[in-house]
Amino acid sequence: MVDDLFAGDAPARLDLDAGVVLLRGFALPRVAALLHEVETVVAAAPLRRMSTPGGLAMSVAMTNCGTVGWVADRTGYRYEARDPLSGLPWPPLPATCDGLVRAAAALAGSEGFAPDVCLVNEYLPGTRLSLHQDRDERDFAQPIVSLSLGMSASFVLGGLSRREPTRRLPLYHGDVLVWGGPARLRFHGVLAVRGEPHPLLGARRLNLTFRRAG
Ligand code: MD3
Ligand code: FE
Repeated sequence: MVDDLFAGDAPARLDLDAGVVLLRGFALPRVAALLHEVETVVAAAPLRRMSTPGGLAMSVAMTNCGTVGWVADRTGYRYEARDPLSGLPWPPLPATCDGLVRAAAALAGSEGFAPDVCLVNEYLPGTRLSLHQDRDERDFAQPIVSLSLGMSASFVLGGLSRREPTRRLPLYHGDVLVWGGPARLRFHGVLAVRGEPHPLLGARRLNLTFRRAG
């Protein structure tokens, strides 16, 4: 599988596993517009390290755009209509992001996917995301679409239970993945980011996950 990912003539669409579609470099033609949109979001709703219910600051800095946003604090994990930092609604889901994600979902077979939230994750060197499931959304029949920008990362894909073996998958600048159907509730995480700074983003990685929360 890893050989396929490095093949120079890899197909635009790679079916990695049941419900997992990789669109390698799919976002590359729109990177400038996407980065501009993320900048606008971050200016209105700054990246921040949220606290887990256990009271530890998460390694990843996060913010959101859309009609709701994912929040973590001492009381748990949930979607909220307003940014707890400002008390204001989250900034809207930007147009280029929205169009790209709908196109990616349709290519992957999830025609009609309409995200209502984008969770923005910022990784600096050393930042990691431990193994977890995404289960705060209402309808697990809706896919999650992820878009990676900047430094590459080693994504960890597990099974439907925490005990199942995991495998690693490199994610690169411009990659878009659609996680649907049987993949939607798989455990996953990201190893500590390391390596070369990215020419455009410097020593950081941004990951956008588009979801239908409500
Ligand atoms: C597989 N983000 O925000 S993106 C997250 O790179 C999250 O920031 C990672 O996990 C990141 O919750 C991974 C790829 C991803 C996103 C959601 C999934 C893979 C997934 C949901 C189900 C299965
Ligand atoms: Fe996740």
